[in-house]
Amino acid sequence: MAKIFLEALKGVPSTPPPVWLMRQAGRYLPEYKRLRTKVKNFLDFCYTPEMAVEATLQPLRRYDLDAAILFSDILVIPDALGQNVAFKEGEGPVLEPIRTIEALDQLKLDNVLDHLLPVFQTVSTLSREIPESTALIGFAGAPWTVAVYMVEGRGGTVCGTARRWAYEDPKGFGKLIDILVEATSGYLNQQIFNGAEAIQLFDSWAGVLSESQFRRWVIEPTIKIVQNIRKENPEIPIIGFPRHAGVLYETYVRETGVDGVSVDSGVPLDWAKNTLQPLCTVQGNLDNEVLMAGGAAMEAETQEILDKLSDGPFIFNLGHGVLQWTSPDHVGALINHIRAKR
Ligand code: 1CP
Repeated sequence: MAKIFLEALKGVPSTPPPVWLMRQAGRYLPEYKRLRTKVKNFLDFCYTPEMAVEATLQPLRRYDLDAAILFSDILVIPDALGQNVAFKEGEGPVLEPIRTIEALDQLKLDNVLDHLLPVFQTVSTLSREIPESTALIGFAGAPWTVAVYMVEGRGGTVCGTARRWAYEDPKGFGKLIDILVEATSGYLNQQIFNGAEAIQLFDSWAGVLSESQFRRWVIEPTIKIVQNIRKENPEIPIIGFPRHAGVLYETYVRETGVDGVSVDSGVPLDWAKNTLQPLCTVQGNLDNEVLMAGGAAMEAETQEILDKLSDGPFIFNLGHGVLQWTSPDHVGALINHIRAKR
């Protein structure tokens, strides 16, 4: 059976378009919250294949989705490198910040793939268990975004410390980025060897950078990762998500050669259609807040996206992940609305 999600990444449109949602697994689902209570530490949850497989499959039981995304987190890479990473209740991730070359020298690249073996086991089990028409997406954080967490010690900031380090000592900061390029490339290739059928690179904090810094810390490392994946897995489609990149989305797509680009809700639909769709498959971009609001506003916004982007290569998604306070019924209504367009 053809997987329409993978077809879309080859440039083949379908009606209705394929759909999945970033953060489709997680805390907005009561069954996830129940499962989550069984393991105290979030990283241990990610490293318990039985739990991670179940969390990945939960949204597929409720909704007719065209892709499943591996349940893990972008911060397993700093954890595997030996940095102290903790997830605090109600606070999100907290890391012991790395801000010196001496601290960089402590990172253990050799440790990464062994440490992440349980994730590969999760991927392997999922590739056997997901429905025939559903594609399995593997993922990682892109180097800039993971570096932001490693240097700042947390997300959700203006990333000032990371940006200043990159300006003051590009060689030193570049060393961190190179470590992340290598760790991330190996991690993604192993996900693919174990059954991931497409890859998404999340660059959630790409939008804080100036043009020159975006080229250096977002585009250049992404080019290297794309090359490292294609060397070992030439057929695997790659989706990039340089969130809030604005007009630099176009440069990103042209220079990295990704097969698909995930766009945030601020990207104008006509611009995405005329500028990005001729270059690659576009994925996006319903506002996650309108999914929370639901009702007529959600239907109108959804319809506008479908009308503008469905004629070209397109995957329906949000502009950013499902928020934890979202009603599962709204997600159901969204998927039904898209499916009704068949
Ligand atoms: O206790 C819990 O349940 C923790 C909540 C949670 C979950 C469910 C975290 C902590 N991560 C995840 C899973 C996750 N994270 C997935 C798989 C689930 C799915 O998509 O269905 C994925 C793809 C991610 C990716 C991720 N983690 C990103 C990139 C996407 C994005 O949202 O921008 C980022 C930035 C993270 C960091 C992170 N991990 C967890 C939280 C709450 C955050 C964000 C914190 C912040 O805003 O800085």
